[in-house]
Amino acid sequence: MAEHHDNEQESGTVVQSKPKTKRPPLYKVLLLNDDYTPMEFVVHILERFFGMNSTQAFDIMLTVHKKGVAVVGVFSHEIAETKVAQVMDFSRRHQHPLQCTMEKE
Ligand code: TYC
Repeated sequence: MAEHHDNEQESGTVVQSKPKTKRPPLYKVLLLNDDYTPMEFVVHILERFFGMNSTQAFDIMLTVHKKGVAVVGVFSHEIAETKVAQVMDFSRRHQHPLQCTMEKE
């Protein structure tokens, strides 16, 4: 529950603070382009770990391919970390150099 608090200043003036609601910070998950990972593999990653349909997945894959990087989702810190780990583990197991990172929004 949000609460207001009365704070007395040095001047003696009483001011009321805004209720501080805490929204957790969000993190962008970024997929990076490289010259070696097959396009089909990237599409599969986007379908499997980011719940995209094949059309969305192909569009985002092409954006990364052309622009070098794209945001593939925005999540809480814990979920973003999990997605990055899933993509990195899956790519490494298939011996592709695909890179995935996260950054605070
Ligand atoms: N550039 C890769 C190729 O031509 C395809 C690719 C797309 C790789 C997106 C990584 O995140 C990526 N095979």
